[in-house]
Amino acid sequence: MKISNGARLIFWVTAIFALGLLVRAESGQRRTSLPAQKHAAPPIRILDQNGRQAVSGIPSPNGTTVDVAVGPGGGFTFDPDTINISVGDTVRWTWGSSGHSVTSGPPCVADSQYCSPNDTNCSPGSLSNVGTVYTHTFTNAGSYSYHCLSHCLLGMTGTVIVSGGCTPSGWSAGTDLPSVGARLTGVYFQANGKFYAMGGRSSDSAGSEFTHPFEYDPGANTWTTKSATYPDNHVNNMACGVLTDAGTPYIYCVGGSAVTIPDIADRVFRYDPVADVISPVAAPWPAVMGMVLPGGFTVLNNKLYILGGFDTITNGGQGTNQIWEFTPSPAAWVQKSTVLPVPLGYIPTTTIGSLIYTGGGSDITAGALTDTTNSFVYNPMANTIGTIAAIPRATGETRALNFNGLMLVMGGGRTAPNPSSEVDAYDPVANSWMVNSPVPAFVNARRNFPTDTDGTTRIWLTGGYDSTGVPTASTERFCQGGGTPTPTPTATATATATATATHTPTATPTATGTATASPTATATVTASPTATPPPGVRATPTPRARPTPAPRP
Ligand SMILES: [Cu+2]
Repeated sequence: MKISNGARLIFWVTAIFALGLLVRAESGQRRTSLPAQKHAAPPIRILDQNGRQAVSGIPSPNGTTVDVAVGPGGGFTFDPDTINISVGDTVRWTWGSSGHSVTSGPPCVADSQYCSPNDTNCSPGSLSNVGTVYTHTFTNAGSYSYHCLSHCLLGMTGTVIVSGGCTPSGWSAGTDLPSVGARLTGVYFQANGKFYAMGGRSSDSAGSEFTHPFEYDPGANTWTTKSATYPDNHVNNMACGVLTDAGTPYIYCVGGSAVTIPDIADRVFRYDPVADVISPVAAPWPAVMGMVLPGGFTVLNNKLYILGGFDTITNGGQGTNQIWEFTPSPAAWVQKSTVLPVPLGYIPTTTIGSLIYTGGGSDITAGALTDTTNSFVYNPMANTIGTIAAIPRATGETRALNFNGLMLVMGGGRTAPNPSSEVDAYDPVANSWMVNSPVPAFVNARRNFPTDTDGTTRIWLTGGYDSTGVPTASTERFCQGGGTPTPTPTATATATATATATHTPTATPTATGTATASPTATATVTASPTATPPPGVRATPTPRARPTPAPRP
């Protein structure tokens, strides 16, 4: 068959035109909430992972672009102010009025993770005018808050909730910590997507304190011992959290004990994981007085809160009930006028919305630690504290984490049958607890271990005292909504040997390897709670069981 050159040309022109229509339809489908006025006839613009015009013209395989309007109608809002995307997706902010910025970080605190117009000089930052388009691609799961630097005090804030991007689904073993260890503090550092285990020790013998931070890379599943050196050996049981000072986020750490030295440190230091530098902070924690270990701790609006603590001296060792607030710039402490309803140490504590929640904690009497079910909600703005539904089991010497708006209390405890691997989930809207749901129990029970989460998708934990009371190096990691680990192809070889009259056996083994690794990220994000604590079911403090011998904090 012979086709003329003219016919060929007509065919190709038609094909290219049809392709153009398809691309247009596809991109139009994804651009749902864009202001219509400026995009009456939008040019086809394919962006790369950095939000720039792709040179090749080939779009990334899974990168969807989601639109947010900045100050639409001249109002001080981002619309929508909360968006849910998947890892690898791009957010495109379009200015509907002038004099606004997109600046990452809690309200009025630029943390330099991303910012308009081009992700540089986020602090102090700059304002842009109507028509500006800024894009940013999110490559790690997490909850990313941002604000307009000019109107942050007027509530011009937003959140990008990023889910997915991990495998395998559920709990799985990670690479061991470089040493067995206990009493380290876990911190997820969102700016570089890594998990840090700060301080701690390899045994309960003198001189076993760690001298450098451990860094876990979730993507590579590897640990690195960093070069920076702690300022002293009082690095057990520190209270740590990420705070931003002058546009740079750091891991701040407060207090801590050493194995054989009776005094407790009041010093504060901060670690810059990107520069790998530890530096002193000239604002010692006033509550220490040489003997108080920090209790529960959590970060809210760029402030570190410490609830309760462990006075290792008075009456042979007792819990404390004070609540303290640390501000990084300028570095300063304030004691809140509210106290805990009961003195407690090692309290699982986390922030959800604008409230601080606790579940469990250690009663400390004459130096003996006993797990409890005390559960509280603290409102730092109103400076009020109340009880919430009590955690369904007694625990202490562990952490609580905010995972998609739920408080997860991670295993822990020393009063039999503890330590535990149970994960209790508190729903602040319903004021009720779920056991091992939606996050199931992890594998190896433990207490005094570092743990943290990215807030939406992944949880890490490592080390701690295992069920025999010995420091372990085992690491466990949780991934929500990931694919199956190693898709084992179920070779359904249907060798149908049809015996025909002819001599040729037609054995066609059709090995259908059904490797269905479908990473469908379905992170259900619960609404952040309102500022009013739910009507509290009064928590009955657990009666103390057999007191265990005085521990070495
Ligand atoms: Cu603004």
